[in-house]
Amino acid sequence: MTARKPSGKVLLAVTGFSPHQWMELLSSRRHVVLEPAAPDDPTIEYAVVWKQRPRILEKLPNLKAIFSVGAGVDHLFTDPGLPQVPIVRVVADNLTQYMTEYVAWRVLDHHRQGRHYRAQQAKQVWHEPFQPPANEVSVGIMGLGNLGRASAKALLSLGFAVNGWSRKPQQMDGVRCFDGEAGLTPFLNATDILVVLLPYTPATHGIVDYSVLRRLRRDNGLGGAFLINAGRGKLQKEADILRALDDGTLKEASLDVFEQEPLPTASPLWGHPRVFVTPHAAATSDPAHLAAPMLDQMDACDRGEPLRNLVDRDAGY
Ligand code: NDP
Ligand code: OXD
Repeated sequence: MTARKPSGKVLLAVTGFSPHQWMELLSSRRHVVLEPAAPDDPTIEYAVVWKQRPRILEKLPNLKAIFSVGAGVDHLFTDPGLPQVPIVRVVADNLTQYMTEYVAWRVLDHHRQGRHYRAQQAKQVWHEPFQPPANEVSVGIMGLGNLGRASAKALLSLGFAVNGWSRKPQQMDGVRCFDGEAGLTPFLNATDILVVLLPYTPATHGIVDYSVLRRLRRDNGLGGAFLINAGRGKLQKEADILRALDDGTLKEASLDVFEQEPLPTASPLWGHPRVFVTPHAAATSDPAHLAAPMLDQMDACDRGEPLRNLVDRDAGY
């Protein structure tokens, strides 16, 4: 016997990818309305969104909560008609695992000189360059939240020295923690490989600029400083990254996110020999892992229980 679906419907409003799998999974337990149908339906109580078209959510008179299908919620705040209801973001083992893999992969590739060896192989060169051990290399993670902490844990287990930078003071075993404006310079000065896992907010707009890159430690066994950004593209100033690569401030960069996505074909980042590009693929939201916990939260909300993984609207993340 199939269970009766609750009366509160779900609006599914996503752009940029097919809603098909989300539709199928959410529909298994709730009535789902695929946007743009029924824009002012009073029976819609929840919205599941990714880069929704502006002003569609404000038309829903009985909306109880908005669920972002991603961990980042900057896509929501561009909507001038964003209703004053709780916003839930993704915090999930599966997504965290993907991001941890991406960070470990990029850190290890820079640390173990992957670019250098690929170039040598192309020329059939047999030469072993100096390799510092991980404990002499310091990775600094900007954003010591859910993804930053998991990445820090993985890097610690590989033997790296790890620094973390956050908005409020944080603590984590084995990690040198810095916070706020005052902590930024000492954090950067003690960092060889910078990993950016910040959310995009008005306070973090363009934060990865030349002045930040300039403060990284270059006098190290790796022969320079490295940047890995898997947070958001608008955290970085791409012209500054190119300048830093070209004048030696940065040795290499791995970029998963870009000021404009998809990265325009004319961008010099595509062909830069010391830039590694991935197409915003560090940690993809997998509906097969995320839909059921989302539906569980809707059921909990119906029972009057508190929602988890809520966004702080004032902080913007
Ligand atoms: P969290 O909210 O758990 O952590 C955010 C961290 O950033 C916190 O440590 C927070 O500080 C810090 N922070 C926020 N604002 C500032 C600031 N102004 N100055 C200093 N530190 C700041 O987020 P997650 O770890 O879950 O996700 C981080 C980001 O990763 C997402 O917002 C998203 O943009 C990106 N992402 C990218 C993906 C990809 O595929 N490329 C996939 C998933 C997420 P505090 O601890 O003090 O609150
Ligand atoms: C996210 C993303 O924020 O996929 O989850 O970028």
